[in-house]
Amino acid sequence: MINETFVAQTPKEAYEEAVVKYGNNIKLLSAKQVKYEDGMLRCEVSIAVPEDVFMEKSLANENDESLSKSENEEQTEEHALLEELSLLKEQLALMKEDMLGVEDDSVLSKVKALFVEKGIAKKWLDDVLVSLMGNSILSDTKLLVSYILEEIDEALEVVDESLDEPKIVMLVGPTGVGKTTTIAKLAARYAYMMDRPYKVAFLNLDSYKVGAFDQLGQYADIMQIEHVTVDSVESFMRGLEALKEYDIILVDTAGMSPYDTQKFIKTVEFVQSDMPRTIEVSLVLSATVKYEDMDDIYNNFSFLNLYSVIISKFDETKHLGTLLNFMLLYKIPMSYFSIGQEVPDDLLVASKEYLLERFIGDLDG
Ligand SMILES: Nc1nc2c(ncn2[C@@H]2O[C@H](COP(=O)(O)OP(=O)(O)OP(=O)(O)O)[C@@H](O)[C@H]2O)c(=O)[nH]1
Ligand SMILES: [Mg+2]
Repeated sequence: MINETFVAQTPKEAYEEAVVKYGNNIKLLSAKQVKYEDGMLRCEVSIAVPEDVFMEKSLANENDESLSKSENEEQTEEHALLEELSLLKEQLALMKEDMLGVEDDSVLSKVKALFVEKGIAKKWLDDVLVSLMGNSILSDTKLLVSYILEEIDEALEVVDESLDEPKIVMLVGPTGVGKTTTIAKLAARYAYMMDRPYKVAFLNLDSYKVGAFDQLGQYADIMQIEHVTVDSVESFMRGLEALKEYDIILVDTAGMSPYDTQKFIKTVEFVQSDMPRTIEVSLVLSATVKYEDMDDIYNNFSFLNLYSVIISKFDETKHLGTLLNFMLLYKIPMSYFSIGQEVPDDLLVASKEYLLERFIGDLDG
């Protein structure tokens, strides 16, 4: 496989460019948002292309670009280059196998197999371990496990809880993931459990769920929190204006299954309207979700310029490798962990220590 990175405004666009270039037989390796020197955020999507497809398309592309060259001359050059390239690739693969001891029963192989079994991508491990070549850590299980855990710790990101500026916090995510419950927990935290009470209000975009039970309204009544329900961009803006005296406006959205395009577009309209103050959009992701689903969910919500990820349902799984792997590849900072159904107690400010402790529990188990 040959890796290539595509850059666009959204991961979807970048991925589509890759598909246009190489067809569907490509593998998504990673996607991340990067701030460029011009201050713009862009998405970099890395994909792996089977060698034969890569060769074929590169040949086709080069043919298009250099029509002026004689066909013979061009083909000889290309062949020589391609041969050199595949030779180099073979050598590299052999070297990497040698160095990383892929098929043997060394400490390295066993430790790698353990992490892979728990959900961490082999490629990520290889990238991290390649710098240890020749190092004695590689033959000491304990040291090697600690080294990998430290690397994971370093790669993970958390955001500091900052309440200095008035803000709007919008939670998005698939149906039933825990958005409304988390909003209630956050409200209680900000209003009653911090060094000073913050003025908190709810803005509910969840109203277009037909026949929906007003769960947020109930929490608002119990906690004595101002609560506005909106159903259009105009009323959303009016709602924000009416709540401008509040320190924190928590916005609840309707659950969207990844394929529920209509509701999806509706929320986009909300987010893209002219905002009087910035919105921090947090994606709520359940710790129990399969990797492929996490990928789909992320790809469906990443256009919203995600500020952070809130991880819910920590209490429902012992296996956190998939989640960790996702966080390592996508590098989105985490802000809170929801660890149960109890409002307001089952909420933690995201911490790498907590996540790693739980992961180590699973490694040992
Ligand atoms: N075990 C566990 N259950 C949770 C957690 N967070 C939420 N729940 C439960 O999950 C269910 C759905 O929670 P909601 O907050 O209604 O989810 P939602 O994302 O608002 O759902 P929709 O509005 O339908 O999209 C409820 O029964 C919650 O009590 C959690 O961290 N752990
Ligand atoms: Mg809800």
